Amino acid sequence: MNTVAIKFDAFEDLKNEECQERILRAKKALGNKIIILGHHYQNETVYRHADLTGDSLKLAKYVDQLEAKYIVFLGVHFMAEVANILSRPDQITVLPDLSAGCSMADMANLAKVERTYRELSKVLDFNQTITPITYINSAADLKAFCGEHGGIVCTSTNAPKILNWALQQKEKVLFFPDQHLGRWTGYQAGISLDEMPIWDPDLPLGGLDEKTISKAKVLLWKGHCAVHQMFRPEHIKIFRDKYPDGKVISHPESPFEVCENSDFVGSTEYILNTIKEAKPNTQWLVGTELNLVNRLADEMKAEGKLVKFMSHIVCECSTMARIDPQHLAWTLENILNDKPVNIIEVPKKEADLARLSLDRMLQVN
Ligand code: CIZ
Ligand code: SF4
Repeated sequence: MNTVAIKFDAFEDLKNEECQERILRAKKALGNKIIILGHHYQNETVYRHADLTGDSLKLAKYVDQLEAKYIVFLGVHFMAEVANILSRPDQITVLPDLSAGCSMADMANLAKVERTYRELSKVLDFNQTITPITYINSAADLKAFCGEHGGIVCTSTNAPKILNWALQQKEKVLFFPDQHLGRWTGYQAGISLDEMPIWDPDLPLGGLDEKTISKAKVLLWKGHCAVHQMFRPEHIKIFRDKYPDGKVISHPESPFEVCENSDFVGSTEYILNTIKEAKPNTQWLVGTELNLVNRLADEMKAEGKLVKFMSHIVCECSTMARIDPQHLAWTLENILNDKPVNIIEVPKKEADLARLSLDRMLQVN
């Protein structure tokens, strides 16, 4: 047995096929010491090894039932943080590549959120007036901020329920980091667009005047997902011209005009369930990450369902794609040697506060 962890260099140039064999071998040897969780946006080459798959909400809900000592997360950093926060102290969460982040999550950070708190406090009593909601696509310290300020976490699956809860607590919501999910959810709840101004965290008072802030119901953080931002109403038009009976289904991280022009809007779980339950021989245009759409298109062929990706450009989530067979094989072999690498551990104080906002979410849902 090695006394130090094996370096990634030893895996970097391995062919995918060899990694697949080594992953299977390591998984078998580890047995129920590990459990592998996989997000829907993961590439097929690693997704096939997941014991449990889902969107971030479904995966988060699995965590407190897991017995395994090691939780290996095929997803991005914030998801592994959530698994660590919700798991037992004796469990170890591992992310095969630490550079698997989320560019949308990075559009908000604690310094900017605290500055926002100070700016808003110049014109209103933040704690009396505003419920902060952070999309689960955010760092643990932002979930801790929400925990500390009566706020809550949401996912794209439960956003409508969470917004409703938040507006029952206080008159306004600060929604970060995704303006599109916030806007679409608010709009569906009957809030008008002019009551949902964009908050630019880099400008004094978010770039707004006092009157706009006082009228606002939802302040939408100026953030977005670069992958979903690529979808355009023109893509929908081309599809509808070609398939007049076809249906369009989009993720709420897509721009407002895309959601407005879609037949259905919802999270990855919702997209998968809707198309799987649809009648055979139907046609679908899907606005979400490419790996999910490709996998679904393959699965649905047998039922004669045509599943097309919304853009002509390859919109793969490049950070999700960092988790490849090489990193997974490397991670598992190090666990096998009792030398786990890439451990995700949220500091205790931050984890306790973040857990408050996650627990509030899990209670509402
Ligand atoms: O919540 C998630 O897992 C994400 C990032 C997207 C979705 O809708 O499932
Ligand atoms: Fe983040 Fe967008 Fe990738 Fe989802 S698809 S993980 S929001 S960058």
